[in-house]
Amino acid sequence: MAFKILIANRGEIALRALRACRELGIKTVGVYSDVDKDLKHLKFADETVCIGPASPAESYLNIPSILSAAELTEVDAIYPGYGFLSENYEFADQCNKSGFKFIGPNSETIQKMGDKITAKNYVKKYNIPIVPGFSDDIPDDESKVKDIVNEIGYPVILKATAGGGGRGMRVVVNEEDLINLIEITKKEALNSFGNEKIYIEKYIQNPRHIEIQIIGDGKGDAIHLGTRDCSVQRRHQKIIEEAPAINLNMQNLNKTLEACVNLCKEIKYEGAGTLEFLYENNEFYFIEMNTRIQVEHPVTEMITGFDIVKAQIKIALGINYDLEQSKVNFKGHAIECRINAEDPETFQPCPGLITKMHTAGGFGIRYDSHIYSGYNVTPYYDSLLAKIITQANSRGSSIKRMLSALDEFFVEGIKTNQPLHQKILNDDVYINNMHTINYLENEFNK
Ligand code: MV4
Repeated sequence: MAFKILIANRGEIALRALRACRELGIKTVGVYSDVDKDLKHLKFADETVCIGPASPAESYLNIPSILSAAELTEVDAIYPGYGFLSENYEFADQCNKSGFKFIGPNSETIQKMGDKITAKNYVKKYNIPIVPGFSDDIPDDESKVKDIVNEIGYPVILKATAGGGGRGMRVVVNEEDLINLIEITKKEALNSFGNEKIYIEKYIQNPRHIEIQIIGDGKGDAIHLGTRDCSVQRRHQKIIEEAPAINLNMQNLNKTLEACVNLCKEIKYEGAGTLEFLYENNEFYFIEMNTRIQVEHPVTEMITGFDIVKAQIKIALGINYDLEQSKVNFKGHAIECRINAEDPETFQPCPGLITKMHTAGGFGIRYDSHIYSGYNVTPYYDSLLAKIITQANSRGSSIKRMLSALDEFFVEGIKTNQPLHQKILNDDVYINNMHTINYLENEFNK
């Protein structure tokens, strides 16, 4: 049976999904906003549909418009990618109810993991290590609240349960500020997310950001594809990611991997997912689960040879799929540099016309990007232009390969953060893997 998929996204991930479909012999529908008609993946899609104006709310976030495009083109399934509607449980539900398979987990699972308290309490039952804290309703009695937080120990962090990805958080360092900051955080949570519910966690001061990639077949089988280290970030925007995360406590790592796989088996998780952890003093602390493909998935693909996007699609369409942990082999080390259209000093987005460019290539280098000479970077969407991924036998060799690739790569007409990458990859703290989530903001933002 010939399948047809609508790709409900843009940029590099739309192209990534389109490539997977073509390899699988699946027909594709590309959708685009008014300013995106020249996107690269549209030139290879079997059909294309305009879904609205540039503003994301009116196009890539516009559920009725996307469902209309799906109806018009009679697709079997919808691929959400990352961002936009990828973790919107109502969208998943509406796709499925309209007869278009949402490529990802079911709506209930997306909803559960979207509420951060629910997610935490949920994974805790499966022996996944979580951050110590308080996840019940915060009592009105101030002295009770103070007792609870004294028990956890300062500093603590207040988080909006509807937040995530760094939004709606606040650190409290002493009791004087506690009650006041709880009120402020609640109000902000209500304003930002329409839900004032917050929870309290021990603040982990200088952790690494480690994640575990899992794949489930939706029928009770699941595997893991190991770890990634995504500690090089600024304002919750990852800049460099790598796989595997090195220098982890093996005993705790193996316990955590097993617990993650067990969770996915028990809940019959379908598709690709990522459990995010903070890692400090040999301990893992679960913070969130992402129920979508992630930007940095290529580093995992490069060390395993496992095509995560193809797996998502095949599992969703019920194309025969065997998940066997023993068939997953890890080879060497992969690094991804995100090239953004931004000023390398001020980090401000830099839209404009790409007048000339050249990609990097060679042994062990992968390049995932939708840009080309003559491409216009608009200010409406995120500034990711390209992902350069290198794979080599060791982390050191992978870094050297990346430096060579960054030397070859050039983009003219707009500013990019390429010089920032070159600075980091030549920095001893990074080279020696001594960095944490605070590294970039401390070392390079002076
Ligand atoms: C934390 C934390 C320290 N302690 N939770 C930020 C995004 C969201 N996923 C959770 N985040 C954090 N939660 C406790 N208990 C520090 C962060 C954090 C962070 C986490 C991962 C990657 C980058 C980060 C940058 C700043 C803060």
